[in-house]
Amino acid sequence: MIQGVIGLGTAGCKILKALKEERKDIITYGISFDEEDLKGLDNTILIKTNLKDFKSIYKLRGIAKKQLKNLDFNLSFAFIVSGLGGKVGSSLSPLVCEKFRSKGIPSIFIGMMPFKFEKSKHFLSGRTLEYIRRLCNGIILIDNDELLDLYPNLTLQEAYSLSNRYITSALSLLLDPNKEGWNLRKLFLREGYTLLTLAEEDSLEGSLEEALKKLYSKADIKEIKDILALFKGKISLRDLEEIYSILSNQGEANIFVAYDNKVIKTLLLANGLTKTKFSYYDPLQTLDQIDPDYEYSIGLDEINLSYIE
Ligand SMILES: Nc1nc2c(ncn2[C@@H]2O[C@H](COP(=O)(O)OP(=O)(O)O)[C@@H](O)[C@H]2O)c(=O)[nH]1
Ligand SMILES: [Mg+2]
Repeated sequence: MIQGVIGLGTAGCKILKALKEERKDIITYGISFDEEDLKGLDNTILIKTNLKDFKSIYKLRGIAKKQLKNLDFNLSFAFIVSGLGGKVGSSLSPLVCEKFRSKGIPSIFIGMMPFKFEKSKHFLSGRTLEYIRRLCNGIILIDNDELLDLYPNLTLQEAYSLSNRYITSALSLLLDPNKEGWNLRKLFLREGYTLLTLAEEDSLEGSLEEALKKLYSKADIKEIKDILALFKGKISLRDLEEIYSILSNQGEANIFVAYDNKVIKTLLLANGLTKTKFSYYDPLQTLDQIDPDYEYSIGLDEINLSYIE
């Protein structure tokens, strides 16, 4: 199996850079409209445009669709990583997911969701997510709002770089080429969303409880099918007993525990969710019958709608 990670836009490419520091063996592709995003990466695809601004996601998607038409990633399993709500990642994500789907190659999308103060990004991120849901075999979501709770006093860039380390640690584990990595990956190849939750309390017990609390604020606990908990360093038998006793009080979910030296404190991945807090970012999601490809053909921004005052 040839597996690889594709990073889209600024956030997606930053994850690739962080992953490269940890894992030299992984094939990566960075794709963006912005040359800056691609600096320092191995395989890069710069989409060229002479658009003066990046206002229209539909125009960007149309341009990218043409330029990526003949691109073949040569992978048999892909992780596609992107921030949602920004124009670049949101325009490219459905196109890249569709490339794998059309060939029957499994893919997992990993998306960073906007902060609550990035209000203007919520609708686009929700809409894009709803679209991607139909194209990828699994979706893992990271809620950037968790960074606000974890690192209120850090700068945005500092908080990003810490959170990106969590994300790459989880990714690195899922990319493990042996049987264990595959078994973990399989957990996420199913319908519905997976939420990745972070916590950094001093004690293992405290951080696990904190992570669960955050998880429940975003989704219905009864829906969770599996919980994968990742911890830093070695875990003693007593710790293990403690972890299982906390997690087994959480309904019917199957529980998996893994540890990895790179994970900072606690990471929980809970999957099987049909709805998350992000579902409410897209008020149109009930209108499932709308064909998302309309967005290409109509080119909404090209119709000069004049507003009625
Ligand atoms: N976790 C995380 N989120 C990021 C990072 N960079 C940007 N984001 C978030 O990702 C979303 C899209 O932003 P960005 O990637 O800059 O937009 P794009 O380049 O137009 O796709 C926004 O909600 C940002 O808050 C990062 O390094 N880590
Ligand atoms: Mg950008």
